Amino acid sequence: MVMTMATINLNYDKLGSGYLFPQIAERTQIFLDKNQDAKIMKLGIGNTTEKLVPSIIEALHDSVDNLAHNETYTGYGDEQGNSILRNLIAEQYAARGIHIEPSEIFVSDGAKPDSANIQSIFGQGIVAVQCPSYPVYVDTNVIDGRTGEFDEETQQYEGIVYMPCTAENDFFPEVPTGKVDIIYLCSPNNPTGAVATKEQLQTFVDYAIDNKAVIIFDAAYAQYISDPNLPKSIYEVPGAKECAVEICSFSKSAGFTGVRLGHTVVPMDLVVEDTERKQLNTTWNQRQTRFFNGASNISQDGGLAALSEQGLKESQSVIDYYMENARIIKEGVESLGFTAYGGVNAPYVWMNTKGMKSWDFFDKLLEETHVVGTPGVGFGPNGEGFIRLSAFGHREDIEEAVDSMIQNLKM
Ligand code: PL4
Repeated sequence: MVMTMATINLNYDKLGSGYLFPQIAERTQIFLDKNQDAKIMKLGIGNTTEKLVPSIIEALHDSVDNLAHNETYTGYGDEQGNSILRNLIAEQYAARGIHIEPSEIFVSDGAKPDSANIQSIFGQGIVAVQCPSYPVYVDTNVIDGRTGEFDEETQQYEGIVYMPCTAENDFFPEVPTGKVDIIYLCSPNNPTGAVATKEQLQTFVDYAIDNKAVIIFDAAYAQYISDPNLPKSIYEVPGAKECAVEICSFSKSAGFTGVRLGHTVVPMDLVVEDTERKQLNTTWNQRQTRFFNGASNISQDGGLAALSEQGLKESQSVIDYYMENARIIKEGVESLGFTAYGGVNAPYVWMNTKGMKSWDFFDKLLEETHVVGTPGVGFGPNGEGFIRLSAFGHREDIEEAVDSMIQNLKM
């Protein structure tokens, strides 16, 4: 009998050298090994640093205590999430004039898993991404076989439509000229910090309806928008419920980067038509019930507190704190003569490196100032010549980092 072996999904071989964020950590560690006394200031990975607010901490403690007694213990919950939390999320939308049914909301363990997994419910098709963008969108489509090989010359995967986001178009792309099927949009944008206006989103909603495409809208940083004229949800745009999925997170709004909680909205009106008409909500429900056992009950209890009046108020002060960091960073680099974007309704400052390649500037910044940024090219070829600075950090570290750049950066 001929024995066959298990084989591996060869699409993994198409992925480049490594995932951006561990690459930054590795490069920083190499520097630290050579410069053991150096104090590194991390403005690289967008990771929250401030403690959870009191109302959330209290709810998390209560949740753990509930697990200590048979009377209040809970085991598996619904895969789609705690119904009270889904109702509360629906109420948050309603408060902004958007009608979303709890059955359209799927609670998850974060926006990264959802933005990675959502592609698995689609058949093959053409994917369009903003360039630059959060690498998860492209890489997960590579793994699922929607692309060809990586082209070293163009720094692009064959088969993906890269929609350039540059200073010339205010970091928001034109709709594709040809037909695409799945479109990823992120606003407030990682990495550019640009926030799409309703008019800009409307162009994509109209395109998606006309072309039977689906928009995956990543709103992980929505709570950082303070301008009341800018949309926090794509559902503020007419027609979006017919063509868009929205992915949200408690990571940056409530400091849950380690606690883990998010949600995805898949509207009932979102119907795809290939061999037959299918509600995407049903397909995502099939996916989640087979692959996911629900977010942790402790996280969800924390989420309930985060969305309470007190929780929202307390968390807003932490968001304000990070946004003050963003202001300090942006003003600091501008005082050095750099052109910087973002950092106003978004926690990322997107800094032009004055003609240097992103990774070269990353090394220079690290060596001369001990500040870690994220090389723009890691988000796609249009990010070349930029570095992203994150506003997530303790104030004293942010101030020290900016001072170090002002004192030590030789340009
Ligand atoms: C490093 C546009 C950060 N290891 O925490 P989640 O899963 O709810 O949200 C992750 C996420 C989703 N969508 C967007 C994001 O920017 C993020 C987080 N990105 C960054 O520095 O760009 C953290 C990256 C983390 C990761 O791979 O996500």
